[in-house]
Formats: sequence, C-alpha cells, structure tokens
Amino acid sequence: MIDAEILERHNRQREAAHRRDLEYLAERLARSGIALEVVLDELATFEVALPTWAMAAGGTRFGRFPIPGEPRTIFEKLEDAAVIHQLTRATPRVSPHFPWDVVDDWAALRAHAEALGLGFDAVNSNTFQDQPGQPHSYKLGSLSHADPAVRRQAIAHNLQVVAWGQELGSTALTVWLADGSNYPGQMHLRRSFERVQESLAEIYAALPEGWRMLIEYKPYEPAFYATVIQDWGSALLLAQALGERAQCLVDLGHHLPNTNIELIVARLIGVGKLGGFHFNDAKYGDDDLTAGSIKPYQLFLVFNELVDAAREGVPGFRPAYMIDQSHNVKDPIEALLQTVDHLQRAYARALLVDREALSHYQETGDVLMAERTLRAAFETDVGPLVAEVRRRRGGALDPVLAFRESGYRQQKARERSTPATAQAPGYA
Ligand code: PSV
Ligand code: MN
Ligand code: MN
Repeated sequence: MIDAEILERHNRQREAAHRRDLEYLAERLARSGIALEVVLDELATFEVALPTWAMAAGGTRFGRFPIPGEPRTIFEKLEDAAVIHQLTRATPRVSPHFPWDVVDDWAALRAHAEALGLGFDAVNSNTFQDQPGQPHSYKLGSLSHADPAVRRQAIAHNLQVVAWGQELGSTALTVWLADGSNYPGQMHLRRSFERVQESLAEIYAALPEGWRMLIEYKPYEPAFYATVIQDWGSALLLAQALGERAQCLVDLGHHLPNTNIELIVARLIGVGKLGGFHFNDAKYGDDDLTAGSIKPYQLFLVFNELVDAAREGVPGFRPAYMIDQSHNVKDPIEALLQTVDHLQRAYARALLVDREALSHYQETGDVLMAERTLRAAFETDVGPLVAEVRRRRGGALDPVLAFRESGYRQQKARERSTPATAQAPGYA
C-alpha cells in the first residue's frame, strides 16, 4: 500500500485551499436550505466494487498494450485494489471473474484480502470462452445451446463459480451470456430463450441462502444478429420467472445509442428488479470507457433515480454497485481512481436535487422549472464535497495525484518484472 506519510503530506499541502473551497460550497448550499453535514454523511455511504479484470491493461480484438507493473495474479490485483481503496475509501470489495482469476489456495486468498482490508462482491461466471481441456465448445452457445450436454457443462461451471464465491464470502452471481446468433436462421429465437430460462432455473435453485442472481443483458457483440438476453425486457422476463432472488444488472454500455437508461433504471426499480450496475461509459457501443467520461449528465440522471428510490424507501431497493471497464490507454489504477471520483460526483449532485421543489413542478406541469431544478444540482461543483468525504475517511484529497506522488506504479514495475500472461481482459 502507499506510505501513510506520503498520503498525509499530500493532504497537508492541499488542506488550506480545500477548506476555503468547502466553506464557500457550504455557504452556497445553506442558501438553498441544504445542510453540508447531511450531504456528507449520505455521500460517505457510497461504495462501489472493483472488477479484477480491469486492474491490468485491457485490450481490443486488435491488440493489447501491457503496461509495466500491471498485476499478474488475483493476489496482485487485490494489492492494487487495496491502493484504490486506501486513496478513495469507497472500494472495499472486489468482483472476481472465473476462470480468468485462477485460485489454488482459497484460504490464502481470503487471508490476503482480509489483511488488505478487502472483501468480495458478486462473482462472475464465464461461458463465453472455451477453456483448455473443456469437453464441449461454447462456440454456438452455452446455457441456450441446443445440445443438453453443453448446457449441463455451462450449468456446472456456474455452480462451481457459486461454490468459489462461497469460499470468498460473496453473496451474488452475475451471469452474462454471449449466447446468440450471427445470422438469421442460425438459432431458434424462441426456444433458445426457453433453454436459457431452464438452465438459469437450475442454477437459481442451487443458490445458497442469502444469494442473489444478477442477470446482465447486452444488445449485441459477439452475437451480431440476435443475442438471447439482449435487453432489459428479456432480463426482466427471466428474473420474474426465476423468483425473488433473481434481478437485472444494468451495464451502462449495454444499450443501443440514445437509449434512455435512467428510464430503464426507473422501470426496474418500480418492479423491484434492479439488482445492480456495471458502471462505465460509451460513445458508440460497449466501449467500457471511464464512467462519466462521455455522458456525465446521463450518469447524474441515473443517480437521480437511485437517490429518489432510496429517499422514498422503495422496499428491497439495494442495488450492487460495480465497475466494468477496460483500460486500454490509461493506467488502470489511475482510471479506476478517476472513475470512483466521477461516480461520487454524480451521486453527490443527485443528493443535491431539491426533491420537494421538483415534485411540485412536476405536479403543476412547470416543465422549465422542473428541468432547472435538476440542472441546478447537476451544475453545482461538488468536488469539495467528494474530497471532504475522502479526507474524513482517511483517503486522499486528490487520489490520482496522490497515486502519482507515491511512485507505486514504478515500484510495481520493478517488482512485477515478468509480464502478465493471463487472459487479456477487455475482449468481452
Ligand atoms: C460483457 O460485455 C461484460 O460487460 C460482462 O459483464 C462480462 O462479464 C464483462 O463484460 C467482462 O469483460
Ligand atoms: Mn458488464
Ligand atoms: Mn460489456
């Protein structure tokens, strides 16, 4: 982890300016009847899980550009995750992906995580790639495959992932399927969906006590004609058929351009089926860019729905927040530090929305003022709020700069001299 003295020095150097910025913001918020301390307390509850597959440089199908010092094992990924948590104090859990994460000794991994102050979030299964020695291929599908033997193999893998998740204290399984077809006629559209439902039902029935199944959807890629779980409607049908512990997972990049994602979020909340998020951002498709880097207003509007549901006390509302990004050209640790900051800013802005006024303008049909109420919150510079929450919890005022000042990456480049040979993430 990063030397506590380096972190202290970093904060000391910025403290005076930070205090002035915070005081100014507190005064501005007070004028609107918002108490700084209340917002800070709420903001401090925000936590988001880090994906193991985003800790090393990602790639595309055209190539991958490894960076010196990137982690080679899940143990090293946890080390890096601990640094992100140390600087942000908002990422206490890691979401593993199997079999990308190879674990021989579960007790050792548990101990390692505990020593670093980390826990585990949802475990992810992978039936979108064939593994060496695997008897059946997933080329034409996994849980939807026409051949029951392939389906059985895919079900068994998911059950295995759940068992591994139990070793780690996880309580959720995320299922994303690449199943689909590239050409009309290739796959029976109705039956393939029925087979997925049957396969998921077997996995669902075996879920341990207190576990949830999170069903992720995606419109296309790698299936370029028809994906079996292509949209929130399909995911919702499955979740409703399976039962209370099955919910939908919204990956922000898994929508066709211009889709109104906050509306989907509202619909899923409305029926108690919003299970969680994979945060990222996109310009065109499943681009896996830094959350909030392309459409910050959309991210704010998504958080606006989340805060609205939380304030209202919607029963059973407890979405799992996770990041799913591919860092092809940024240092992954820096990108994740930046991501957490962007997410916290979106959340902070959503907390500032004057909900009473908004509701009044909605009820009275005052379109302009309703929109202005949202924009007033969105346009507030919440940087000092987010920094203050980090500072109070022992994190860094400016995590990216603190990380650069620490020399952590350079040190790891010396220690981790053999390059990673593991599966390059980012292809899915
Ligand atoms: C698929 O594109 C996805 O979003 C799923 O969450 C996968 O598990 C992840 O990406 C892995 O790259
Ligand atoms: Mn995802
Ligand atoms: Mn994706």
